[in-house]
Amino acid sequence: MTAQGTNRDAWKRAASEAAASLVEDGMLVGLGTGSTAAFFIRALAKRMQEGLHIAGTISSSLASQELAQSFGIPVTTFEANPTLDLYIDGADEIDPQLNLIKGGGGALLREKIVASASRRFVVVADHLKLVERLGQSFALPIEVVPFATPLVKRQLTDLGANVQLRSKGETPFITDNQNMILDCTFAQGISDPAALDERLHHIVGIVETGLFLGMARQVLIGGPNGVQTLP
Ligand code: ABF
Repeated sequence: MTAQGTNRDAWKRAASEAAASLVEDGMLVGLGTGSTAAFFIRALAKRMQEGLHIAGTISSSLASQELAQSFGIPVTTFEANPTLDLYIDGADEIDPQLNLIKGGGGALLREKIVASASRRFVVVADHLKLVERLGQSFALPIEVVPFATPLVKRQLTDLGANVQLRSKGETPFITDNQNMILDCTFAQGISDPAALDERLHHIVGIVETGLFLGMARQVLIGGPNGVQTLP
């Protein structure tokens, strides 16, 4: 691993360990997806070994659920517990208003479901995820019903996006929900995330977008000077 990669992992771990200290006895906790969320799951498991008791977790991906279960972290369902106390997850980009691009890991739909079912959503990330404008350096992932993918791709292109079907080797990437992902790049970034999100939600075949607007309550940012809390 490069020195930069090592630093980023250390920053992600520090932010995740700070987030683990927000978990209180008896809480229902949402578990995110990705390398930063995996650091959080490990930190949560460590706190449980030290005596923390949580009521249950719901994960935004099957991979995170398996990781949690491998540590003996209890799993629950939305049938049993429709509201979670706290959701901790990573992000791909974070703007100054704490709007996010998520979905680089392909789990955006479940991530948005877990976020919307949680009283408090806290993002954990390293400082390189902070941007002035969303879409500046990361493509916006959009989850699409496979049948509609060619039609949606045309409409996104008409909106000015450069659109790539996400693939895994030779075949399309398939989400936990059996959908596909279109990664959209905008030449100048996304100038009005709310307006774009509104338009995207009117395209039939789009299941959900990776724009998480006004959802994150707080962001814990790891960097060379420790962990910073926003706002
Ligand atoms: C999830 O994992 C996603 O929403 C985001 O795409 C990704 C971040 O990955 P990492 O934590 O590995 O940088 O949070």
